[in-house]
Amino acid sequence: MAKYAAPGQPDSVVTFKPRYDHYIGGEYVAPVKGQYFENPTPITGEVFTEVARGTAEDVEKALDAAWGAAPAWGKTSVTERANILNKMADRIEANLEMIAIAESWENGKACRETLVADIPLAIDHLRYFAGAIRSQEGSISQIDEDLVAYHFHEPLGVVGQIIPWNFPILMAIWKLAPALAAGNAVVLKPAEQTPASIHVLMDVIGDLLPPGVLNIVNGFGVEAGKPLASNKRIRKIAFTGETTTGRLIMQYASENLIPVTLELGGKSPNIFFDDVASQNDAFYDKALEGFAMFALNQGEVCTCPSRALIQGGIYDDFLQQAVKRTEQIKQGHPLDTETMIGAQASNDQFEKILSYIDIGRQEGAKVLTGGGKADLGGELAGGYYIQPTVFEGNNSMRVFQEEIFGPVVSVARFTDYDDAIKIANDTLYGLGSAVWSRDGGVAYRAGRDIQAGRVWVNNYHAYPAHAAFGGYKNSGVGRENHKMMLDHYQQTKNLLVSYSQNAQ
Ligand code: TXE
Repeated sequence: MAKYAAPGQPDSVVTFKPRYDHYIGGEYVAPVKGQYFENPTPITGEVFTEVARGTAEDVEKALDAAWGAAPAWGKTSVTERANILNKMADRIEANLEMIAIAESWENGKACRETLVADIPLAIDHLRYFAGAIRSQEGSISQIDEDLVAYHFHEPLGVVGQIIPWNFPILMAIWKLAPALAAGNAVVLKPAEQTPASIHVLMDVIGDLLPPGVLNIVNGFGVEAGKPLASNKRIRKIAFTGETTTGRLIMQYASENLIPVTLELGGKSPNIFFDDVASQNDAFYDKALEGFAMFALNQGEVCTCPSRALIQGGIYDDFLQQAVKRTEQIKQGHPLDTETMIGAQASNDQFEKILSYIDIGRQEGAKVLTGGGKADLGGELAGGYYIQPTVFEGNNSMRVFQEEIFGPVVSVARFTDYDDAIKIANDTLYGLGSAVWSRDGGVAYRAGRDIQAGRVWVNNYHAYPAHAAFGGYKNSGVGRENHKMMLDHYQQTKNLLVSYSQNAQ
């Protein structure tokens, strides 16, 4: 058991600078318009640093730097790039505690997650893509005796990346690792709610990359994100965020005819079949834990298992146990390693979740536990804390259909297999989902029938670097993770060579 000291206290493992500029061309650069915005911690609501408020002019500067660096970076050997990615991973590992606490302070999430999940996953991701790029091969097709088609992978050049606030470091690395491994230069815009932890990261790894290969422009969506995503000087835009913003990003990209990857919202079904029934064994316990995963990261996860579907035969017993399990989730100071759920990332998000809890009540959903603000008192009184909340209702309700992005799960009963699949697929989204069953055949069939890019079977919220991740339907376009991701950051060059002296 340990509680980390808050930044600003003498024994804290992290010291934030009072002000962060943009990171362009390997150095910190003040915003052209000279404006900054305040950055509060959701843990107490206090402002702890201010950050450059980027505009189109700053984006242009970053693109100048990126285009200056891209040609040479794209021609480095894959071994060289892999070595740099591995060094980035080693440096992050050596500074893991500092980066994890910085991210918890800025985002409000429990440090037991940043220490053992967010940052270790980011490290592993860099190492995975260091390996993946070295093992990537082109191809040769012998069209006929004299004609040969060579296929080469080439970097796109300069790419734009826009990330959200729910996993500030991991979302950055998910996008950076494949882009850099593939030989691209990047301009990345972090979310305005969590702009500082990425700079703590840059202080650790910035010198490992040639200047200009990775540039960070801070700022708000329309002021800094749009000038990046709609810029003629990017060859691709990768985005994670709200579905409505994703539509805009695709419109901007269509003007420039560039590819997009979009990782958007979700309303993931978590399905528990009758045969999960208690046998007083570890599997039942694991399934209950799988239910409670809706509160992981305060529910601010695009794959949050926000719809729990439980079959009639176990419904009452399982739900009773699941509510009990939910009530054991320890809420508290995010820098205490015993805390399981911390603060919502921003006041806006806090208000949005509370308004959805009201909507749920108004439309007749029953609150089984939670249902409001968590008053933790003391130094946390000004923070954004919400009780893990379990609603019981039906799939036509808004709390079953709309992304709440908080520690709120909506539970419904289903009768049989077909009913489960029908309810599971009755959503605009198709990102995450899970099936719990002791019968491998049922689990397999359901996994294939659910329209979602990721179906966890008898587990939830695992994110290995080598498992493809992405959405069906309104949940997105393209995939992240897995070496197939390299294709999203590369052009294919075909050289069609005739070795014949004869006329065609
Ligand atoms: O998202 P936005 P917000 C969902 C979640 C949440 C809701 C709103 O339901 O409650 O979205 O969150 C940048 N051009 N998700 O408002 O606006 C913005 O600056 C270019 C799900 O934070 O999509 C930030 O960097 N960029 C999600 C990023 O987009 C623009 C994670 C995300 O912000 C822009 C986050 C524009 N016009 C929220 N407008 C997930 N899939 O994990 C905004 N941005």
